[in-house]
Amino acid sequence: MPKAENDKLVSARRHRVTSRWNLDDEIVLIRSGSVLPMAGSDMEHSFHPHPDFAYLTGRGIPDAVLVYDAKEKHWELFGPRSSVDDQVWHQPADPIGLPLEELEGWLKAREGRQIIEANTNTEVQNGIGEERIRKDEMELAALRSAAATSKAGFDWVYNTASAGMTEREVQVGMEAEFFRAGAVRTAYPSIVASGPNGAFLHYFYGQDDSLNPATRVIESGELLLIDAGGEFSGYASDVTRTMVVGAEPSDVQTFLWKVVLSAQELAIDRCRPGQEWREIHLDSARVIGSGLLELGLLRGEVDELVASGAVALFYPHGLGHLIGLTVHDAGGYPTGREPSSHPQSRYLRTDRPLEAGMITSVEPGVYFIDALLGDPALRNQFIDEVVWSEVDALRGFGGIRIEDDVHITNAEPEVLSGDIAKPLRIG
Ligand SMILES: [Mn+2]
Repeated sequence: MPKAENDKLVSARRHRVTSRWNLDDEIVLIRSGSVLPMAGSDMEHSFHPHPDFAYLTGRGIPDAVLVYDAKEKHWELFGPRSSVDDQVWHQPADPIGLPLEELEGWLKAREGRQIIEANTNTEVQNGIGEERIRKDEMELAALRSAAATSKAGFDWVYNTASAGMTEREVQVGMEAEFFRAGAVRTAYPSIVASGPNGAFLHYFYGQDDSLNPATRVIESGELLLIDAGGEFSGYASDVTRTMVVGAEPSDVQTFLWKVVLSAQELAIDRCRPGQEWREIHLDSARVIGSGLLELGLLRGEVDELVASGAVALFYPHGLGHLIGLTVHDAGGYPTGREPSSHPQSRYLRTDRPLEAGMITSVEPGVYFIDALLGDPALRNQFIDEVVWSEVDALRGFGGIRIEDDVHITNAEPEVLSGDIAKPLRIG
């Protein structure tokens, strides 16, 4: 998109945000944030701008400040200027806005007015957050580009991954393709989990020991769950595929994979304005629960199994979350709604009616999580509803999750990651 068009869209965002703020003559400061030093060294963590700053400027420069004068209805951007000494070591940040040194004088000229730090003021933050929920054309373009980088990585996996490779080898090859396709970084730590590791919802390399990370060789006939995506212009993509590597899928693998896929397809079809996300989530749990009943792992009636939390033993997370400048984006629970303590919904990251312009992940799953299935209290609690002998035979199976990023529109849902194939078997 040409720069003038982008500037217009950013200025429209600012306008919409200020009309949500109930301000009179306050000064609002929206900071990009600072580079964080690594403890005990002179190195620094890679910089991620505060998403509210990124949203209202389209820029990712540390130590910059966007200010708003509510009385004059005027925005001003202040950015750092690099000294000669700085430039001996580092290339200078793009010199945006007015020099940061002028901020103090700018504020002095407005002395006596109330100053609001946006990141500590709930109302001001909510005003920005409510706008970030619906994406404009510039954001949609970035989200589509992010999904395209993910496709390059997943295609590499489909063509290259095989039994005998380590999870780490698959991760490295896949991420290289994300970057080659234009991703600035991964949107979050890539999950490449084989066999039993797929049952850890957020398994990633180095969690066990960042100095001596373990990796696992993928064995023939095992499930490989990959949850990964590229980031483009600050916007995330978040994609999961699960496949059997190097052998014909077993009957149970095939059955459960199809149950998860059908839960996902039904949910995507309901991604339309006005639909309550919580209801779609609970219906996806009913599809998973029906599959577990059919397989003989549960007994009873599906609605009761969802209500009791028996299905949540195998599907403990929410159906999805909003996506944007962060992978788990702004717009979780609106005022008046609280996260539920119900076992099937306690990890639901958002609870609101869908609206055109939202991007949500749709990611049902089914898992054999050893910590839950081996817990004596849970085994006793669900003694009548879970057929433990059958379930125990599947301990170590891992997990199946299938995830796409869906753009809610006034017509059919647009699946941003829809070009990424869903093979049941690779290698
Ligand atoms: Mn996700």
